[in-house]
Amino acid sequence: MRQLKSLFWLCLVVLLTSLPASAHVGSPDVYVEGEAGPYKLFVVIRPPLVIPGVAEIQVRSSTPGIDTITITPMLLTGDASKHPPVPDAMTKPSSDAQFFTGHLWIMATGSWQVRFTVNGNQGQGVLSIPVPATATGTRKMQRSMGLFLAALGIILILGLVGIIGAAARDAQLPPGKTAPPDGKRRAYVAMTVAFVILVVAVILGGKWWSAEAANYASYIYKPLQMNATLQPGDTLDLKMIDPGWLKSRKLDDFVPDHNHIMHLYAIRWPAMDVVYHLHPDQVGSGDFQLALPTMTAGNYKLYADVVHANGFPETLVTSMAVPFIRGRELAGDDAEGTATALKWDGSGTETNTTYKLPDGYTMTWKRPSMLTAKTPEDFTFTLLDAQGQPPKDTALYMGMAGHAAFVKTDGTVFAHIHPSGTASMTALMMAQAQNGSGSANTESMQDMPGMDMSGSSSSIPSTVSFPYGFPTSGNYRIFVQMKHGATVETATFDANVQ
Ligand SMILES: [Cu+2]
Repeated sequence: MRQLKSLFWLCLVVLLTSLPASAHVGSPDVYVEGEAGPYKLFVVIRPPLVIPGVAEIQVRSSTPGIDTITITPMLLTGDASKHPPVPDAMTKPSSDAQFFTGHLWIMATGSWQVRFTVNGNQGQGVLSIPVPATATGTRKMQRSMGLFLAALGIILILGLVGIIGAAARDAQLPPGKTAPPDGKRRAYVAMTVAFVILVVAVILGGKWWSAEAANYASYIYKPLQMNATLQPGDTLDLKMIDPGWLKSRKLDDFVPDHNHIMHLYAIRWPAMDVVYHLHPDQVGSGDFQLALPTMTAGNYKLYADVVHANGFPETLVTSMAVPFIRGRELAGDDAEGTATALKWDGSGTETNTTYKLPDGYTMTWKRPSMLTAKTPEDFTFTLLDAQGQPPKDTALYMGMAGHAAFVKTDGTVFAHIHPSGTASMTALMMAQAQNGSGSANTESMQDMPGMDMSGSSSSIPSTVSFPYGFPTSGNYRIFVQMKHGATVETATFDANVQ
């Protein structure tokens, strides 16, 4: 019986376990580098695949002297964010004094944050990191497992029918006597009734299960969709469509994230040899438009990043055939990059560490000898001028030292990353504002409201580092953008991930 019980739970777990995917596209894990007071932390949060579910958390501190770290999950906005639950302590799983792990229950779908409170020899520090939590799917039961469980269920029903028959026939019989004919008849009637009742119970149970499954399915994250059309005057029109998910989701509550309501990456597909980073304007509820710049013809995949008022980010994906467009000049924060077409036969760029930019500048990637999926890594890039020197006019691009897009060549992963990591900048600021102390990577926090957005300063480093981990193995193209003077440089690197 106990084995059957554990089998039942096993089966439930298998049914409820789901497939990964989320904000960004196909890259649900959160990688953030930030400062909890004096302590510099690299945080990895792997949100649960189902809700309620357990988020796995890792912290590596580059500052020694930490005694304890506690973690608290709470909503990012609203009243619930003002009443945090009792914090949990992180543990040190190894002798490594600067590495901590922990886990937290996330109880509802939505825009969450995890607050890290650090105590050590330099006092206390706090860092809050936004975590968009969604149930992302259900996994079908394996056929063999289903057949096995069905067979066990049939044995269970037949066994119970047999027990009931024996009880009706023999229960009142003295030991050693055989059952009289009316006893046998009684047994057949009891067995028939029991069988019918059990079959009805199985049918009703199946209905209940389907109803629960349908209910759960309505919570499974369905990203906003969009339709792209080319309007007269070479205007790109993006119309959002809500496929139905949470009723609270709106199409008119977007907030700016590093200067813009929408960040649009248009990547020529499948060669991935032309990329535009553009910023359409909101012209109506769920409607965005942009006068296109001069564009090379081709099929483009469009990835549009937006953030809702509660800090929940979404990436909308569509594709569009674009004819050659003689449009406007690139202006403002819009940027374009070109590269060689994707090629993975050893003659392409799959192992390049230095990328030659059109104006003679170069960008170099401190490429690790091996890249593996799910491994937290600092992706570090350096911009040098035509003389091989750090540019004197390195500038902030949309408030940050750099922007990167990690795109899997099969289109299943798209992640727009900043020096602070994968979190939406706006959501990160919302979380930090509630702390009173602590801040994420300062070089990435320049676009705080009221800060200087002119973006030119001699103190801007020409090296930028992005904390990230590839979600799956395979081939990726990385587009890295940095700015000097008025020029936005777009470099391209390829990565084979084990
Ligand atoms: Cu960006």
